[in-house]
Amino acid sequence: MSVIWLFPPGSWLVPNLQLDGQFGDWRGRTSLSDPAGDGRSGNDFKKLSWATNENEGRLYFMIERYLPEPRGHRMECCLFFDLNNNGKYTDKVDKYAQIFYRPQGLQKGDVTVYLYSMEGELKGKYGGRWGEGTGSGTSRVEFAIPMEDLEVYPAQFLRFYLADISGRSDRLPDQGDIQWAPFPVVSKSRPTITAGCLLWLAVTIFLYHHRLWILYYIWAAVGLCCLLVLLFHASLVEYRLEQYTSLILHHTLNIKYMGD
Ligand SMILES: [Ca+2]
Ligand SMILES: [Ca+2]
Ligand SMILES: [Ca+2]
Repeated sequence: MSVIWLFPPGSWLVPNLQLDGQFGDWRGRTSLSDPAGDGRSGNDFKKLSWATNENEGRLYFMIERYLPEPRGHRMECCLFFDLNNNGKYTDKVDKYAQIFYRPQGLQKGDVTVYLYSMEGELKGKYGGRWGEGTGSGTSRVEFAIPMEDLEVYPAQFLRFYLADISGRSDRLPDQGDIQWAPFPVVSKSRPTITAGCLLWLAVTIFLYHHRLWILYYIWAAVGLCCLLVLLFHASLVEYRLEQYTSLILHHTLNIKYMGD
């Protein structure tokens, strides 16, 4: 089972995600569900959601489990990342996160996340009162992992799946993994871009009107390039262009190498 999510979440209708142990901010996000009864108590997954925030290089996740008995039961699971998107989780660049949830508090439960490389090197530790407490449902936790610690760049394809820490119980998805190209949209100041465009247009018209041709052509060409850079910088277009260029280069060099 593989889900491809290409569209950035930059809609102004969607509120930013906050790590606060409250889950209204996860409504309507991309997610994958899992059946009940296929995991040991406390670690029977129900749902996994994933998303990014605008202007923020972190990957957000929400795990929901089927309510255990007793409610205070801990959850210990692993999120595995295939970061070079080759379907194998054993490469040097691949990583995994261990998630520990202790819902003993009345209001909120403690969540601790350790990020490791496949060689067992600790890459980061994150924690907070990011889970539901025994006062409410004790089924949901949220957390975020910096893209910098994962060593991924925006719009890079990666794969992941969630598994019980024992490796013998529940898994989400049951088979295969989830594919994602996370892209935390960078929002730019629209007034600045508009002012820049207007200024450029005014000067272009002025030069044209006064028949200062050399200046006109230079100004028009250079200005247009600057505006395009301003518009497309840190946008999905730029990242995709970068990806396809490197892919084409990679293939061209490969063909050349094979021809030798
Ligand atoms: Ca939240
Ligand atoms: Ca399950
Ligand atoms: Ca891999």
